[in-house]
Amino acid sequence: MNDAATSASTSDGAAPPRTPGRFITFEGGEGAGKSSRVAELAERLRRRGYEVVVTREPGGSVGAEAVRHVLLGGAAEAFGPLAEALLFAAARADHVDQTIRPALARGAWVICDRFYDSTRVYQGATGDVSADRVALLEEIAVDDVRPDLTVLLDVPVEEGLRRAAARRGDAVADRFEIEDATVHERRRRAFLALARAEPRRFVVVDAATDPATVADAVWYGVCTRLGLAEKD
Ligand code: Z5A
Repeated sequence: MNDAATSASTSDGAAPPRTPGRFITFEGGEGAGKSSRVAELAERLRRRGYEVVVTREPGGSVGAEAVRHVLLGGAAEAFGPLAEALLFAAARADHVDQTIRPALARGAWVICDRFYDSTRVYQGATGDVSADRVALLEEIAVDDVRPDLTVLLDVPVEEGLRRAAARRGDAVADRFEIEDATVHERRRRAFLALARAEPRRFVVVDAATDPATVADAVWYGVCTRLGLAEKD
């Protein structure tokens, strides 16, 4: 295990700087562009010669992908938000143990599409699971593996839902996509509140502009926060 997997977070949530492995998470609402920006950032880092592991939640390991299927298909919804939070935590524990911690331990950069801030927002702020319980599950699931940097892609709800619907086409919306626009709006505000509470860990990027502009803003945020030169 390297420093990346063993250091405690600072009081505002940002893990202290360390080399060589880095852990970056992306957060935001539906259609914010997380998957697209994750792929582009990974490519840019690989061109610099870094080993990059791209992963996602729920999922990212064999066990967690099985739980993803249950969660997004809606089979767990009937058991209530706490049961869903437990399943997200179980998936996360496996993902951290099987994928994230080993990658950080060998010095790779890990980029994860959603992580525990999604639980804080979806199951906590808008799911009625208490902050204490969310924090307890988080502690159990991640132990000491916490992001060095979290990129919050902020996009107006209408635009995000429009993009998600356009991409989905005729496919069926998942359990979270079908929720009311007011719930999505509360989630947007909850993510922004998390970013305000931990300004050293979060970088907030306006994701409503064209993809290239957003990708450059993400790159700038990563370089300035994690000590990389912006230009090759
Ligand atoms: N969830 C939870 O409740 N608790 C938890 O702890 C965790 C998750 C970890 C996972 O869904 C669901 O699980 C999620 C929260 C919940 N809720 N939902 N739904 P998912 O993994 O299937 O999907 P997602 O994370 O919500 O992402 P997404 O909606 O699929 O979108 P995205 O990754 O942010 O965006 P994208 O796929 O890159 O882009 C969407 C489309 O927009 C695509 O056609 C792009 O080409 C286009 N796009 C991207 N950027 C732009 C710009 N800048 N302009 C125009 N068009 C763009």
